[in-house]
Amino acid sequence: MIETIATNPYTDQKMGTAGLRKKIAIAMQPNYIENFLQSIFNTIPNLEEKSFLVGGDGRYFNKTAIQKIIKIAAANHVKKLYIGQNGLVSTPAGSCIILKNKLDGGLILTASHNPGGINGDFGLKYSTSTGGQCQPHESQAILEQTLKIKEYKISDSPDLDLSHLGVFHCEETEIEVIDPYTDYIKMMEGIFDFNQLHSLLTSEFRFVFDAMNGVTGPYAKRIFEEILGAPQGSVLNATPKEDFGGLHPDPNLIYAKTLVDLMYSDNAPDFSAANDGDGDRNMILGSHFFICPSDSLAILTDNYRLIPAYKDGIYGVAKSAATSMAVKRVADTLKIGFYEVPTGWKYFVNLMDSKRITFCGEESFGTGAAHIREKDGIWAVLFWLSIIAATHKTVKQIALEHWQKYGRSYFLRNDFEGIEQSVADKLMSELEQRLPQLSNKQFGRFTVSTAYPFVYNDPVDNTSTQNGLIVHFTDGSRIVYRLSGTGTNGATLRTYIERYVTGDIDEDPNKMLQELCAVSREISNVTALTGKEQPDIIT
Ligand code: VG1
Ligand code: CO
Repeated sequence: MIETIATNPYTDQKMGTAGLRKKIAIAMQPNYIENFLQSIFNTIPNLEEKSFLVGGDGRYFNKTAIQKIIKIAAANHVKKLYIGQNGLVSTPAGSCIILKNKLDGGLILTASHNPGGINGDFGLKYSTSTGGQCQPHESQAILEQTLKIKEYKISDSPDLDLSHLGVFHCEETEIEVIDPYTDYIKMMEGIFDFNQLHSLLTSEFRFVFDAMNGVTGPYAKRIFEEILGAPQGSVLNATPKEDFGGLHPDPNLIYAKTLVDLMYSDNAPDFSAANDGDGDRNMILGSHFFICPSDSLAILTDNYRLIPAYKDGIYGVAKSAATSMAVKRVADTLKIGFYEVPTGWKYFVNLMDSKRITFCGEESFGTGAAHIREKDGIWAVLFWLSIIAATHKTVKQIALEHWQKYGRSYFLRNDFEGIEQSVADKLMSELEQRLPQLSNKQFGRFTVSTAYPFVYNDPVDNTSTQNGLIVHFTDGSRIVYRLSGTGTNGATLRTYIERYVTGDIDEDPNKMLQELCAVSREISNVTALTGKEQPDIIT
């Protein structure tokens, strides 16, 4: 039976950089998820003709939320839901399944790299038929619904068992529990030379993949161990856990510490990689060597010819404004298009759909391509392995040769976390007002050339978005400031610091950027406003 339940709106259901992201305790409030789901469905016409994918990264509360999605979708007469077995679908596989099966969209339950468990975070990414997350005007329409919603519809049917593949029904809605791996794996086989990769992973080459107890474990087991022949046990933390085993499933030098320690030990493998909770981020490490994500995008782009799917040529490349300029130098050399967009993968979608770009990336460990409309952790790992297989070079050699050819953008992100929202807003608005006065100002050996708010004009939608403030220096250095749109603890100020060098390419970024990091704090006035002398997290 379908029931109509009276409800009151919540005022905090604005989607940020990647969907809705909240502490579990907030998401578990009565009617909270229900309101949000009904608000989404209220913006979609002709639901009786529409099919959606549902699944997530396996975190705590996802199973409960999926049952709610089934019952609310059924009550709203949605035609069909495809649900990943056991509620699992990685973010990139979700995009692949939506596109391959021409679905009308998807609800991907993940707070990505944010911690899980009962004290962790809940998240919901709403994707459209593009295979990418909804565009700003679509999230705005949903937000408006959340602020005026008075009732939602829900079926009183019992919960469905999602552990068995097959077709079921809830009210009139067809529910198909699908294998969330096969379409994605086939897509990877169509992009890369799996024979070549099999030879590499069955040779002396020592490879480790850390799934961080997130959703990529079962994907990685199948791809790297079963198909490509890497020894059993090459995939670490391979079982998705509701609390990620207590890990913070964020693949960076801080949170993937066990892997990093291994890679800097005497017994270091040749190559390792980690993915985040929902499988869209990647970290690449060689023996005693870390690849900065901004460099990774540049290096992959420079080597596109080594990959069967790209050997005949690529369209342009894009990066978020916060990402270093390394890939621009490659794009200029290759004479392909280059685009700079706000932070958030959704801004790449129009550029891919209009064939302006093939590759794109963000400094936050996100790299991807136009095979789907999300960033793709395993794709990036397969790409790196393909370069190694084709060139027989180490990760370090590949990076050093790249920097010898192009110079190096040393890059660090400094995050100041847990700032009171009003203080963060004040910092940004005061800084924005000061920007014009910064021109020609000298800070130690760095002189500002220009400083301005970053504004993106989407060439397809004709929309413009402001995201962050940029300070350029005469030597090519840059500092970008912006507030996080994914945090769940107060506000986070992200400061992105970049310095371009052609000589000393094999130095420690902390050393090379020490002075510029101090300049970045001086310019933002962060210490005076927040009392923080140093960032909380440096990546
Ligand atoms: C962060 C990253 C951004 C990324 C977003 C979603 O956003 O900086 O580059 O697109 O997370 O990634 P913010 O607004 O906190 O800086 V995921 O893997 O959380 O979907
Ligand atoms: Co993610």
